[in-house]
Amino acid sequence: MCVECGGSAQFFGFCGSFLMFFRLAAYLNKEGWFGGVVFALATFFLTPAWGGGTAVASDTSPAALQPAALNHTGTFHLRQIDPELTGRGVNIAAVCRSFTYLDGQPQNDYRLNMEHTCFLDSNVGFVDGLAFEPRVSEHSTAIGGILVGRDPNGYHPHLGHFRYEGVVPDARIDIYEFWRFIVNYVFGGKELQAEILTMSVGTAFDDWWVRGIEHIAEADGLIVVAGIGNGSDVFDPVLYPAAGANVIGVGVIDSVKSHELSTNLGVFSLAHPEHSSVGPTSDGRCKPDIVAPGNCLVPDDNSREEYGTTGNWSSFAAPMVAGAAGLLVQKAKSEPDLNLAVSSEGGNCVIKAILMNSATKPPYWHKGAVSKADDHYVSLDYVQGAGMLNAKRAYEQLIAGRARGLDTQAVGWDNNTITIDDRPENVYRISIPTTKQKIITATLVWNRAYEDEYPFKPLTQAVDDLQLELWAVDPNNGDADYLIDYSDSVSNNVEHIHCPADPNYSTYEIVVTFSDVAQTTDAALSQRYGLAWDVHGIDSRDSIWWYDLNYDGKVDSLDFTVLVDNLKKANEGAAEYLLGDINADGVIDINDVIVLMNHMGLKGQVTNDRVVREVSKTIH
Ligand SMILES: [Ca+2]
Ligand SMILES: [Ca+2]
Ligand SMILES: [Ca+2]
Ligand SMILES: [Ca+2]
Repeated sequence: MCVECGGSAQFFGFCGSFLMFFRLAAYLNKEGWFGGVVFALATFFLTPAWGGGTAVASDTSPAALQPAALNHTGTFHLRQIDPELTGRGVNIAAVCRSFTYLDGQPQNDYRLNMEHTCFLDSNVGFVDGLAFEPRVSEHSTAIGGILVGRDPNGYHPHLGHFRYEGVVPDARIDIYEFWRFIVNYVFGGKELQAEILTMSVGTAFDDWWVRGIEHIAEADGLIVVAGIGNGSDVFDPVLYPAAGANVIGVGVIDSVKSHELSTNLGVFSLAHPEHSSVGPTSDGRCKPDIVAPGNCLVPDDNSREEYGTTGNWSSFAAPMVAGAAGLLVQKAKSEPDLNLAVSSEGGNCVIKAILMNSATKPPYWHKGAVSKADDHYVSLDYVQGAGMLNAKRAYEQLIAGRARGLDTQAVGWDNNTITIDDRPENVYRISIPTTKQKIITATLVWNRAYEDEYPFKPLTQAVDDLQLELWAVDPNNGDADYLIDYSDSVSNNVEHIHCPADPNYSTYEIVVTFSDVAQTTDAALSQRYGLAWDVHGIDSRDSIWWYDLNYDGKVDSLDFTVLVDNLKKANEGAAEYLLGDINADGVIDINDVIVLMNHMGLKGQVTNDRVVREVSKTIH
C-alpha cells in the first residue's frame, strides 16, 4: 500500500507517477537539461490518459491451435506451406534431469506422462539408468508436449476447445535420464542415435561433461540445443551447456502481461534481461545465440486430458528451437541437394547458421554494448542473440540451397572448409535487383575442438579464428569496391553481419577468411565452417515493443518509469544490459525519452492493426 495516499491501486498509480515526475524534473535540472523537456513532461502528466490505464483488450476467440507460441515462431505457418513437415524420420535425444533430489540423490522422476492423450500416438523411448523406479516429471512432460504432443480434441476451461500439435509430432524422441546420459554417452563414448540433442539442464560452470557434449557436437555434427537460463540480475551467469561454443544457446522471450490466458499464450514481446540470462560468457563469447517463446500450453503431468501453462522459462524455449531444427533436418535428409546441411562434418554449423541468420531482429537488437563502437568485434546481442526464431524463414534459407560457386544466389548457405595455404579466403558474390531498403545478413559458424576423452580438454584454438566481411562491389571498376561491414570477434566461433545495402551498389561479396591473428601463425590451418546469408526488406519499426518497456500491452507512465530508470543507470555508467535506445543512435538519452512521450497512450491488444498503424504514422 502507498503511504502517501493509503489508497487503491489506481490512486497508487497516480501518486507514484506524481512523485516520479518531481524526482525526474529534479534529475533533469541537475543534469542541466533544457526546461522545455520539463514543460513537456508536465503536459504529459496533466493528460488523463495515464491514470488507471486500459487493460489489454480481451481476446475471447477460441485458441484453435496450441501451443500458440508456434504461431509466433512461424512454425505453424511453415506447416501450412508444407504439411509433410512433421519431423517424420528425425531422431531427437532429449536429456531430462530427475525433477526431485533427496540428500543430493536424483530420484529418477524424469519421464513424460505417457498416459496423457496427447502422447497416445507419439514415438517416445526412455533410457533409464538409476536404481530407483522411474517416475513422471512435470518439466519433462511439458518439454515432450512441445516437441511431440498431438491432440485433435484438446480442452481448457479458459480457452475452450483446441487442436494441440507440437513442433515435430512425428519425430522419434528418446528421453535420457541426465546422469545415465552423462555416464554412458559422454564419459563412456556410446554412440548416440540422434541428429539433435536438446537439454533443458544447466550449470554455471564449463564442466568436463559440458566439454564432452561439445566434443560430440564437433565430432559427429550433432545439433545440440539448450536453454540459457533465467537469470534475474547481472550476477546470474549464462548456463552451460547452452553457453558452450558448439551449442545453440536459447534465451526466452516474455509473454505480454495479460489476465487473458489466450493473450498471454499468444502474444510475445522481447527477451528481457530480468528473465533471460545475459551474456557474454566469462571468456567473452556472446550468448544466447537465439531467442524463442517459452510460455506454452502443455500436457499436465498428473492427468490424462488436462493442460496447464509453462510460464516464461528458457527450458521451454529450447525445445521450440530444437523442434524447428528437426523440421530443417527432415527436409535436408529428404533432398540429396540439401544433404550437406546435415552432414556429420559440419552439419551442426550449417543448421546453427541458418537458424541464427533467419531469426527476426526484435526492437532494440544491437551488438554488444549500446554504443556502436564494439559492433565489429562483438557478434551478437547479449540478450536477444541473433534474434527470434523464425522457422519459416529458416526453411526458405535451407531450400534456397548450397552456394553455387563464386557467383551465387542472394539467399543460401554453405558447408565448406578454408585452408590458409591453398585458399585463404572463400568469396560468395551475390546480386540484388533492388538495393533500396534492403538488409544483408550473413552468419558464419564453426566448431571448437576438444580432446575425445575425459576430461575433454579444449584443443588449442587461438589461431583458428575466422572473420566475415561484406564488400560492396562494382564489377566494372575494382577501385570502387569497399568494405561495407565486417565481423571479427576475437573469442567467438560465430560471426554475424546485419547491414543495410548501399543503394548505389547491386553486387556484394561475402568473404570468409582467417582473422589477422590466425594469419600470423605458421601452422597449416584448415577450418570447416557453416555459412548462411540472406537479403530481405529493412526491419520494420512498427512494433509496440519499442515503447512498451514493461510489456503490458500499453504505453504509459510505467514505461516512462522504466526508461528513466534505465537512462539514469546508463548515465551512471552501469555495465548491465539496458533497454531504452529507442531511436537506435547508440546512446540512451533525453531524445529517447521524447520519442517515448510521443507514443504515450498507445494501448490495446498489441497485435491490433490500429496500434501498428498509429505507431508507424508517428515514426515515419
Ligand atoms: Ca554495440
Ligand atoms: Ca573472429
Ligand atoms: Ca507498458
Ligand atoms: Ca538513443
